[in-house]
Amino acid sequence: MRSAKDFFAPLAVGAPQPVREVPARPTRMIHFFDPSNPKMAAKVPDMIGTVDVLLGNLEDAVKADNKLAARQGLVDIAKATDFGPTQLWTRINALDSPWVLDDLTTLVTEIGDKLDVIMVPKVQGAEDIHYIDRLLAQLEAKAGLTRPILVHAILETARGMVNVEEICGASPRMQGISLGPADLAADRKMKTTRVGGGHPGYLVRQDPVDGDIQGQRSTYQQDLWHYTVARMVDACAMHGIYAYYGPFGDIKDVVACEDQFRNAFLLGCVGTWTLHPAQIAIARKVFSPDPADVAHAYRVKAAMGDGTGAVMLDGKMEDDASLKQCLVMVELAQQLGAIDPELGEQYEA
Ligand code: 1VU
Ligand code: MG
Repeated sequence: MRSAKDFFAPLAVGAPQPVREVPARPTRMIHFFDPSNPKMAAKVPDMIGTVDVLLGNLEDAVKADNKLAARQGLVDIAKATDFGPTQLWTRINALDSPWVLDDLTTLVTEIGDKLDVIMVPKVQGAEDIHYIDRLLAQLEAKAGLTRPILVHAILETARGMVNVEEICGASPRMQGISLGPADLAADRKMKTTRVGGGHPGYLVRQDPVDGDIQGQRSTYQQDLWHYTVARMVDACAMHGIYAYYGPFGDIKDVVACEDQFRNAFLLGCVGTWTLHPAQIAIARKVFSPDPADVAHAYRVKAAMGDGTGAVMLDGKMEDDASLKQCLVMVELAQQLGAIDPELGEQYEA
């Protein structure tokens, strides 16, 4: 473990100063594209400004034969494109893969000034983040970068899950964590073959009426991911970084996708992955708070005056704690309003 006094010291001579706070930029949707797929790559310039994050994916979902083309494709796109308000992220290959070292050296050297965040898959513990942290510092120093590249871990192994708190706190570069439900389900030996979302077999059943176990009894489907998302959110909040839902694989089921995204939003996530253009509007809708909730939050803020004590509003008690809940909403609305004039108007105090 690094001494607290050294935690914010650069890990290589000439590397940029680590950040003390993760910049609070909107990241409602992290939109995945395969830079080796010409059709998807061609769509990237038009997506700028329509998504908060564009992520050039190099890992799973990119065929092994296309790994080098994907890496080079991302370099070419990044060099040729002005991303304006949209962040550029990448997902590198896993740390035990034959591609990752070249992913990091090429990307940081060639387009390090354009990359905001590097997403690292299958993170198992703090040691994985320490490895990336030092290597990035060396590469940043060599490339003469003045701004540190941040790191985002995917929570997709049982060991990573057990170590989630130490992963979140392993480096000042840590920007956030995403749930990786497909790899995590496989690693845990969960018996679902779906990419995220619920399962009809995971349910609770109403008690028998009058002891009749054969009689009509309602069932209620439960959320397979509740524990995992809640634990991830706590670990992220504890370390001042951001939590995200990951992939929802049933692209056609836009209704269940919205439900899954909203569950994550309500539990504390700030965004999600979008795998297909159809999921972008869903993410925007869900992860931008409802204007009615924002208006309520402003009313509570106004009613609470100096922020202490208790008041009645619409028959409900509001106090110091509920004001804090409302301030979460106000802060998010102000952030989103600043980048999206349409939302800004809807969120006016
Ligand atoms: O109209 P066109 O033919 O010109 O374009 C197609 C298609 O190329 C395009 N498109 C996309 N454009 C930008 N970004 C995307 N992510 C994207 N996906 C598709 O949109 C037009 C319509 O597409 P479609 O409805 O015909 O869909 P396809 O059959 O072409 O593609 C569907 C999949 C799901 C295969 C595609 O969207 C995709 O590969 N998405 C990304 C998947 C990914 O990144 N997976 C890794 C993260 S999930 C994980 O790691 C664990 C599960
Ligand atoms: Mg995965």
